[in-house]
Amino acid sequence: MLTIALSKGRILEQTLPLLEKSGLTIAKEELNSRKLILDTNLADVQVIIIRATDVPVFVQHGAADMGIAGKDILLEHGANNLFEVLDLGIAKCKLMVAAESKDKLKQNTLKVATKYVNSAKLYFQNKGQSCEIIKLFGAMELAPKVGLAHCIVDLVDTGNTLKANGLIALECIEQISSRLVVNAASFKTKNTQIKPWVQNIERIL
Ligand code: PRT
Ligand code: MG
Repeated sequence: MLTIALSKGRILEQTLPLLEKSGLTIAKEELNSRKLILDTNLADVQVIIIRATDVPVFVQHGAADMGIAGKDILLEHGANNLFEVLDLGIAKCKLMVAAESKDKLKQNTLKVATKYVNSAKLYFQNKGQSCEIIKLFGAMELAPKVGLAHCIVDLVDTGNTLKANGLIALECIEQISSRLVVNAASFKTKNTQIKPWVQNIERIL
């Protein structure tokens, strides 16, 4: 059995058409059910639906042979025991530093609100900017407004969310898209099953 880990939301929506083109389909009834393990049209392939942040965890431990996750999540999590084999070019956005104005970044110790703690820390460290990271799980845009932080590090797509909250995207940390990752052991032991599948997706892209 080959297990593929996917996350609900925009990545799943953009992945399904790709999987379908590669010959892997999941019935509507399965997708609309509350099941977390979904059967596919292929008897030896199952799909598990989990939180985006949990995808690398499942793949790293071999609980899933493959997974699809945003580069933002992979950078934050680290790449232990898994290989990034394909850039799927979907769910694109940028990991950015945003603040009310450029001046707000001029601080001895910059207070940064983000859920991307490791990526933010590394970015400011490399710039030689001392910072204090404030970990949030959502509504990062609120932090500068209420004086919790000088700036935020978050994903930006259209920029509408920042604009609606009086923030400006100032610095780009990383270009983000979704990647196909494979567990290191599965890559060897299930190579005959995984390789053609990866090549097929690559051809479609
Ligand atoms: O479970 P969890 O809450 O952690 O994940 P989620 O529910 O946010 O998942 P989902 O479906 O949103 O997908 C998350 C993944 O999609 C991320 O890991 C990225 O790889 C990718 N992605 C691409 C994005 C965006 N674009 C994006 N714009 N994820 C989130 N956003 C958010 C951003 O955080 C901000 O709040 O959209 C807002 C900004 O959008 P604009 O268009 O207003 O700039
Ligand atoms: Mg979201």
